[in-house]
Amino acid sequence: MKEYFSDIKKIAFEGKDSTNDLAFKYYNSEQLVAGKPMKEHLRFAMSYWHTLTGEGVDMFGSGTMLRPWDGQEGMSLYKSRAEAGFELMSKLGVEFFCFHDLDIAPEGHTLKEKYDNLDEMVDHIEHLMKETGIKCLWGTSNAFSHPRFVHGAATSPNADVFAFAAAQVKKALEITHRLGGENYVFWGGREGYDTLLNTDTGLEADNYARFLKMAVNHAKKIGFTGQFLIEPKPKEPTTHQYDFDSMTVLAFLRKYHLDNNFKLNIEANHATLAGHSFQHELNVCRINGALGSIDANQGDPLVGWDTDQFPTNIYEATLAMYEVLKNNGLAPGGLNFDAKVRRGSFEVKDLFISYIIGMDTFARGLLVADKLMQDGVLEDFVTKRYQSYHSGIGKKIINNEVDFEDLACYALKHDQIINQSGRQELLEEIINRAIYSV
Ligand code: XUL
Ligand code: CO
Repeated sequence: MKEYFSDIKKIAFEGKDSTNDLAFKYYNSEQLVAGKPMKEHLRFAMSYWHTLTGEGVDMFGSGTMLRPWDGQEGMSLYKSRAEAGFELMSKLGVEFFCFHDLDIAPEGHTLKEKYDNLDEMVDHIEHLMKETGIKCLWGTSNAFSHPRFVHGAATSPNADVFAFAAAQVKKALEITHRLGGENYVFWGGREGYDTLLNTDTGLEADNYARFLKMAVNHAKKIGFTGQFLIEPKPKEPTTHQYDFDSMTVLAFLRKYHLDNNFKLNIEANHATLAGHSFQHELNVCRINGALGSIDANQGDPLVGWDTDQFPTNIYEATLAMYEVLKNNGLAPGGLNFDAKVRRGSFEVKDLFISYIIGMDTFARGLLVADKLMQDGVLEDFVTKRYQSYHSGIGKKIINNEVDFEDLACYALKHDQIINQSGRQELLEEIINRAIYSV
């Protein structure tokens, strides 16, 4: 097979003292952590869009990326990108990929042409998957880029757009199934509004639910048993996105009785856009049994939009992996690097370096989180903090044995309250120490 990145060899694990830019310092795929190889905890995935189709365009300028497939066009461009993508994943030891329909094949002039292009590319990708052993973590449909989706897809006021989006998702689901995808993701794209003045929010929410139900039914029809995921995001591209954050999505799913069919795909940069921490969103999902998968990236607090940067923040990765360990893992989900190199980092080498840093950051986060779990200091602290519910009046509250009258009677006799310190700084010091130690 043609080699696209011939200057770069397979990336090896060299340990934390290595100064080789093109080596792992922490990610050692087979190293056992909490009884499982690292790679099984992390289930890293390449995002097809940022890695292969992204050109470094922003609203002030055109693409800057220098890529070995530059100059090619049509299907041959798409085939080269796919081949290069599988070479990149093999060299990095990334075992999964995630894709939108539009990433892998050209749009075409008609829907039929779009379907045909997809079929041709799926044959090609299927072959590359067999050759490399790389698997599909999830597929999705891009129902937001084309001008027809200007007012949304499933929440468009135009029923023809709803139908077109359905035809698109039907096909995306079928090709994800064909490629053995373990999950299927819905990111709302333009499902939201720019102004309430022209929007029937009630009808749009009902239609969105109808659309998701049809997807669930179609999955049953074709025998797709993968996990459905919704990816919350509060704003961008629309002023308000219906899948604002985890709690909003959970309430929506429960209202329409879809909560047994969907889990959530949590993206770090979307969490911070919603005014939450990444850990908060993971925690909300975990305690609701809805943590499905992760889009691993980070934002820039000084910029304030979805900058989709490669994750380098050890502290955040530690807290995220702490939630993942408490969740007993992510499978069938994984850690998809929904991340792109900066516009100024336009060389192929930057692409490899970015993945290495992202993978090392989460590997180290996993090691620190495992240490915290093993030491059990945080767990013990939390258990003790709630010990008033283990006996006496607290136990009666937990067992639903008391009402307001009983509690008023109790409080009248115990009204001189004594509280205990929350020790936040001490707990933060414990996390710092665990980070220094790994
Ligand atoms: C957009 C985003 C998407 C989804 C898939 O912010 O995160 O790339 O992950 O459509
Ligand atoms: Co994402």
